[in-house]
Amino acid sequence: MQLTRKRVLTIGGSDCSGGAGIQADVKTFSALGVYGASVLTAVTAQNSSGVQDMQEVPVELVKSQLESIIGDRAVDYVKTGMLYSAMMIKTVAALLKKYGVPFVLDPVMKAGSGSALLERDSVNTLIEHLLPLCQVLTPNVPEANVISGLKIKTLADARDAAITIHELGAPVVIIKGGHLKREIVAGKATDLIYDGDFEELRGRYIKTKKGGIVHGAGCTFSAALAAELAKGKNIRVAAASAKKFVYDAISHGDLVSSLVVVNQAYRMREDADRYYVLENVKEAVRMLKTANGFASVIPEVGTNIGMAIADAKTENDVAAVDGRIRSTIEGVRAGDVDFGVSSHVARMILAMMEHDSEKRSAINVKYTPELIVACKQSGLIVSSFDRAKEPMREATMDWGVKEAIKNLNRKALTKDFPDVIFDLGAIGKEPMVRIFGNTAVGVVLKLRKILDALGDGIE
Ligand code: PXL
Repeated sequence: MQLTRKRVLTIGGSDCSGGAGIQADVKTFSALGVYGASVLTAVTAQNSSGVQDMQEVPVELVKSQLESIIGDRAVDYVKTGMLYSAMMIKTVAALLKKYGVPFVLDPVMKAGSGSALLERDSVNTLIEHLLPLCQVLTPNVPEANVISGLKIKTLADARDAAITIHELGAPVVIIKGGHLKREIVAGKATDLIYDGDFEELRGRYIKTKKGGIVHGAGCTFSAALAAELAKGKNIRVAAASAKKFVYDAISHGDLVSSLVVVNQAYRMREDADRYYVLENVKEAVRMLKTANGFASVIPEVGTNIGMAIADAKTENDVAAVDGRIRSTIEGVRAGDVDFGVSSHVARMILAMMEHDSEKRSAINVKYTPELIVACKQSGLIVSSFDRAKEPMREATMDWGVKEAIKNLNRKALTKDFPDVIFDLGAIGKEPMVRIFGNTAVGVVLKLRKILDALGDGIE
C-alpha cells in the first residue's frame, strides 16, 4: 500500500508523564492525520511536582536516529523540542542543514513546573546555530524574553521582541501570549505572528479546573503547527488551526494532581463520537419505521428521537430528526438525521445528562394511561412532573427532568434515574411521555418492548 500521509518528525525529550515532550507530539501528529516519527534527545523523569531526573541520549545515538529517519527521505516536516545541551543543538542543526528539511523550532527552556530543559549557557548556541535554519520559531513570553533580551509586558513589547527575533534569522516568529496579563490583551488569549507583517491570533482564555497549571500546551501547539505546515497550509491558516487544536486539547484536559494535562486525542474522539451518534440515530429511525404499533403513539406535535455526543453542551451536540417523525396516510415519515435540528428533544436530553451523563438519548411519544401501564410492565422506572407547578423563569425540560427525578427519589427512596418521564400537559400543551436511554437504538428497543406490552393489553 502506498503511504500518502505527510510525515512529520519530532526531535525532543520524553516526558514520562505523557502530556508534553515527544509523547504530546506523536499524539498530536496522529490526531491531525500525519505520520509521526520521533528522535529522542533526552529522557526525563517527571510528574506534577516537577522534573525529578533527566538524562541526555548520547549525541552519537541522536545522530544515528536522525540519519536513519531523515536519510531515508521519510520526512516532510520537523519540529524540535527539548534539546538541552549545546552539543545536542549543534548536532541537530548540522543534520537539519545537511538534509534541508523545513522545521518548526520550539525553543523549549523550562517545563511548566519551572525545571530547566535547556542549559542556561546553551541559549546562544540555539540562537546562533539552530534559529537561522528554522521556518518558524514558537517561543512563549519568557522564552521570547531570553532570546530577544527584552522584557515583554505588553503587546507592543511583544511586537518589538518579534522584530528582534526575526532579525536574528527566524523567518516567522509566533510569540504565544499565554503568559501575558489578561488586562493588557483585552481578555483574549492572544498570540502574535510576525513574518514581516503582524497578525494577532485571538482566542478565548480557558478557565482551568482548580487553577491547575497546564502541561503540554506548548509542545502540542508546535507539533500541530508542524503537522498543518506539512499538509501544505500557509502559516496563518496553520497557526489558527494549531491554536484551535490546543484550545480543544486544554479545555478537555485531564486533571492530574495540580496539572491540567492536555488531551490531544479529544477532537479525534469527538469526531468519532459524532459519527457514531449520527449512525445510531439513523438506525433507530429505521427501526421505528417498522416497529409494530409505533404510528399509534406519535403525538400531534410529532415524535423526535435524539442522541447527544458524550461531552454535549449545546443543541448542536445532539443529533435528531429534522422536521420530526410524523404519521401520514402513506405511513410513518421522517426527515433527515442531523446535529442541531431539534431544540425540544435536545433540551430534554441535555437536561437528563446533567443528572445522568450516560443517558444520552430520548424519544417523545403520545401519553395514554395504558402506555404508562405498559412502561411499568416492561420493568422501566417511571416518573412524572406536573406542568401546573412549572415556574415561569425556568426552561420547561430543565425543570421537568429535575422535578421528575426528585419525585421519583422522594417516593422510591432511591437514587435511580427514570427511564420514562411523563406529564399530563396543560392548556395548549399536549400530555407527553419521554423515554430515555444510553443510545437511540437502546431507546427504540425499550419502546418496542412497551409497544409489545401495550399490544398484549389491548388484545
Ligand atoms: O513543554 C516543553 C517540554 C518539552 N519537552 C519535554 C517536557 C516539556 C515540558 O514539560 O517535559 C520533555
